[in-house]
Amino acid sequence: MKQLIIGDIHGCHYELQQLIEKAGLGDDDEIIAIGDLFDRGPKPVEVYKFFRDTPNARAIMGNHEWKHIRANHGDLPPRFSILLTRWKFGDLYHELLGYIQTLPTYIDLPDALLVHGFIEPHIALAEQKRQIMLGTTSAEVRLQQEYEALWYTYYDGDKPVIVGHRDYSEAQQPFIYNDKVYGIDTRCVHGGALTGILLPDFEIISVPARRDYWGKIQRRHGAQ
Ligand SMILES: [Mn+2]
Repeated sequence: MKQLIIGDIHGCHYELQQLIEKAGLGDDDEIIAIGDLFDRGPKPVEVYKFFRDTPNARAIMGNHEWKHIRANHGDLPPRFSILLTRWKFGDLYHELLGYIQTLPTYIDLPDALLVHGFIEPHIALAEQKRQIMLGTTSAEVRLQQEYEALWYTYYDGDKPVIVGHRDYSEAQQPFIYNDKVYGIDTRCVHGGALTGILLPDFEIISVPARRDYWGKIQRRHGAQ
C-alpha cells in the first residue's frame, strides 16, 4: 500500500486533483493532507467535499483549521481569510466546523510522523504542545526565543517527520534536512506548487500552481 502525503492545499482543488492523478494511486492506497486545507484558495468547498466523500482520504489539523475553531468560540477575531471561507461554505460551514473538530493534531505512521507545524526539541511526541504542532504564530515566536537554531535542526525522532506550514527552501521547493525532516509547503496558493510525498519510498511529486491565487485576492481586498 502507498500513502500520498500532501502539503498545504489552501483550497487549491485543481492542483489537488492534478497531484493525485500524477501519483497514480491504486484503490487501496491512501491520501493524507497535513493541514491548512481550506483557507485563502479558490475552491475550499470542493476540497472539503473531496476529503469528506473519499473513504481513503484523511487529514490532520493545521493552524488555519485551529483558527476556525477559536474564532467560532469567540477567542479570536476572524481575519479576512476566515470570513471568506465562512462565506464560501455558507450553509455548509457548520458541517465544516464539525469535520475540523475531528482532525488529529498529528499522525504517527509506520514510515513517518506527520505534523503541520513544528516539533519542539528534546520533548517526547506524547508531551508535545498542541499549538507547537499546529504551528500557531505564538508557538513559533516561543520556539525562536527558546532555541538558538531552527527547530528542525534538533529533530532526532526515530523516523522522518513530514511537515507543512512554512516554505523552508524559501524558493517554493520541497525541503529535505538530513533525510529526517521533509518540508512540503511549497506555497501553492501563492503561485508556487502543490507537493506530495509518496510513502514508503519518500518519492516527491509536485504540480505547479495555475496562479498566485491569494496574491490576487490580497491586491483586490487589501487582505492579510
Ligand atoms: Mn499553516
